[in-house]
Amino acid sequence: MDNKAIKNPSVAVIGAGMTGILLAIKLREAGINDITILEKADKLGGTWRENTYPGLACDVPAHMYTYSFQGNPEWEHRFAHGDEIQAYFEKVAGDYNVTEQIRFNEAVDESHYQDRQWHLVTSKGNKLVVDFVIAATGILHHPAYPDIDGIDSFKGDMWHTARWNHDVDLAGKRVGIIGTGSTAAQIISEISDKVGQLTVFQRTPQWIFSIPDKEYTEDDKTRLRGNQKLMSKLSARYAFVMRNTFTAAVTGNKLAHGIVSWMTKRNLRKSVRDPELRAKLTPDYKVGCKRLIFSSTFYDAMQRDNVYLETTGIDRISENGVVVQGGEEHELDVLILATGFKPFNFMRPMDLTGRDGLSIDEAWSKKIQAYRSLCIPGFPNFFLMLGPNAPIGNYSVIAMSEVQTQYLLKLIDHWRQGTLETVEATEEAKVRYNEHIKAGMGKTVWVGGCQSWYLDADGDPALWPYSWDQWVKELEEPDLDDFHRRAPAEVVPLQPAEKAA
Ligand code: NA7
Repeated sequence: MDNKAIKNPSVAVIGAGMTGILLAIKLREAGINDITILEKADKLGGTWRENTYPGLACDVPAHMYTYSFQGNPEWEHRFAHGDEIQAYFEKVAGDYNVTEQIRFNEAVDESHYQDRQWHLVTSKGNKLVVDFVIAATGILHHPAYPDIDGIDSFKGDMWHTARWNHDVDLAGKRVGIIGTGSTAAQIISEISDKVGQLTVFQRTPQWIFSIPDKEYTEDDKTRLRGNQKLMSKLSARYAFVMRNTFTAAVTGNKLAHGIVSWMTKRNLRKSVRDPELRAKLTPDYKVGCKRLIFSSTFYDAMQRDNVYLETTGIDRISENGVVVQGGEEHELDVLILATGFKPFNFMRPMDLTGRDGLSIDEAWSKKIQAYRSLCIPGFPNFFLMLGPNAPIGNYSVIAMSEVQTQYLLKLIDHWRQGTLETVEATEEAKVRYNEHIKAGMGKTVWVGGCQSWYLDADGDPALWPYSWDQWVKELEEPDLDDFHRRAPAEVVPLQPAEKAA
């Protein structure tokens, strides 16, 4: 290959979380050094920086929740706690000299495509012109606040789980928590023996699968230190188990679903003695329809004398606490909103405009879709990491980002060599790809009639309905027929003044 003929792109990476760090490392390995990483906050880490609530842990085993090229012998727990994960990302970013490349406290406010380049404006007013933009902006980082009457009238302390208020000591307090998702389950397990009284406001019960956490001993760590091969083996073993149990169970493998279902239901039967409480905690939808919660401590916490499960719907929030339908008021000192996130915001509120003045809101006005969860027609040389329909149902997002990174590097390579003038998936390819996804969805458990953050505005699960292996295979090599070989001619949009004229 004639190296002189190869173009060297400038790349802006938005976000310095798990994916942004990975991209910086891999872009550089591919010989791309003109990289700007823009991070809105003052620290890297993404979701692990923002979430600091008590009990925070990853629901994917720690040794599988690592970059494939840098295992972590120091994991303290089978399910790594939030602070361990944050420390891991800080270490990797430091080891690979990524940290010093990050422009902190600088959000991307605008990103416009014109004349085959992206023009960015940041929150500091800085302007940047680059060949490629990669949004590594994460999935679960826009807190969803509940729309409940009177929410602003509460006189006590109130916060969303992703904005934990560490100044308030919960010891002995009357605490309420709205929501019973993975986040709430972790918090409830952690704080129930510290607070005075805990009232859990449950709208929908959740299925809970019991996997005990485990502390790794010094011996365990010593065995792994300096032995990447062994750590990779361990990671592969966890990945194998996950793929053939939980991932298989949710994507149509009846045997796997039967076994996981049976174990989950048995966990409830064996763990909760009081039939009335058990009935309240029993979901009426299939196991896995909502993201399965892994916890060996939640049911014990729910059976403590100072914990009360309220299943009557919330009517309003008063200045003293929460009033449920029928008028009963639960007086509270602290109200915790464990009400989840808005996963479909993706890179927004960034003002993103592609070719021909197409805004991302216009592109997604009918449905939020992408080609291979990564490319959006009309947005050349732009990649959205972990976009709609990535296989985020109970698998490691790190593995997903690695697969997508390899794939996009191959596309960038085609641009560098001139096979592609710009990297833009065609509309037809996107439509075909999404039909392929739709065709597989019927056999998954996500269409089992439950409400969850997996569903888009039409009620369609924005997940990958096939196996993990198939996802990896489909992203092995880009199919260039799905891309515009020659850059489509740009129609420069009319400026508002011209329109008026
Ligand atoms: P989730 O899984 O979206 O859970 C949100 C919870 O909040 C869920 O129990 C909701 O009930 C409840 N909720 C939301 N709005 C309301 C209102 N208005 N009233 C009552 N209850 C409400 O978010 P998490 O943070 O727990 O977990 C998100 C992911 O982060 C998790 O899956 C892991 O991947 C990490 P619903 O079930 O909708 O009736």
